[in-house]
Amino acid sequence: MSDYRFIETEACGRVGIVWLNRPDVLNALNRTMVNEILEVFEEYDRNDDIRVIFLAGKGRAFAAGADIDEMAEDDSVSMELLNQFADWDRLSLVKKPIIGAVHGFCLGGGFELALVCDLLFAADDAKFAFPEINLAVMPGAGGTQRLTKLIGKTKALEWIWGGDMHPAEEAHELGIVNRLYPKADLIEEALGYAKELAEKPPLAVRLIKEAVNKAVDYPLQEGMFFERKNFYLLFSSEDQKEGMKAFIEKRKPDFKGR
Ligand code: CO8
Repeated sequence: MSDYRFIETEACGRVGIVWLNRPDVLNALNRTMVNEILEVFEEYDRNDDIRVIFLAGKGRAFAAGADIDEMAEDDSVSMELLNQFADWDRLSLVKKPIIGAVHGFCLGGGFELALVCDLLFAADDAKFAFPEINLAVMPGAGGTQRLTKLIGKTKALEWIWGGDMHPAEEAHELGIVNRLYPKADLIEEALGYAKELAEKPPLAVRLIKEAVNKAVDYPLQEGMFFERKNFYLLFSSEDQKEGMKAFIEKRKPDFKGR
């Protein structure tokens, strides 16, 4: 894999890791960095050796938001012409599971990146906020939509209007974070979960992700039709035959992702 300026990548078995790596500025996300994250996520998505994507931050934060220096002089026309959110739209199209491990600050665009993850594990020192209001702007990479779908309208408004920091425990209680760990254990525990998920039949894992995501956007009946199509599709896979045969033969299945 090629070298990147603002991220680091490594494979840990079948888990493809991306480390946000701009610790001097608390992993503030500039556009090149988002582009690098997208490039690696898409590469992992196509790579048969990788089954789960893992995202975490180096230094004392997950990410303290979009790079304020980079956007301070932007205007709406330059933003429109840049079309930076096309990268964010593509992040939503990644089919493999994305597991996020958050510690320290998880703010603004950094919080939006965390919300792109399918599951979030957090250290007990994690702090979540949408501080954009304090800069007289607002979330722009899905924050108003994804947070509202997760925690409901009134809580989301309170968080996004408030702009203040919320401790990991509160994010856990509201369902933003799946599991909390002492900071020293976060990466080991979250990576352990990712490795376990990587052992499950990959096609079923990705089609479940797709169907559950439809539940967020679709009316129930349409979602049910979608689920059914994915359910039928899995019956064309070798893994379905292997999984059921292994059960009947009382042995461990060997899933190939086909
Ligand atoms: N952008 C640029 N630089 C940053 C950012 C940032 N978001 N956050 C921190 N830094 C830099 C600081 O300027 C500082 O640099 P230097 O050492 O050169 O002065 C360094 O990181 C360390 O930060 P602090 O010294 O401020 O550390 P503290 O522990 O005192 O404070 C805070 C930490 C509270 C996190 C503080 O740095 C802070 O408030 N940061 C800004 C948080 C913020 O407002 N985030 C939202 C940004 S707007 C946004 O995300 C919009 C999203 C739109 C779409 C997404 C597109 C990617």
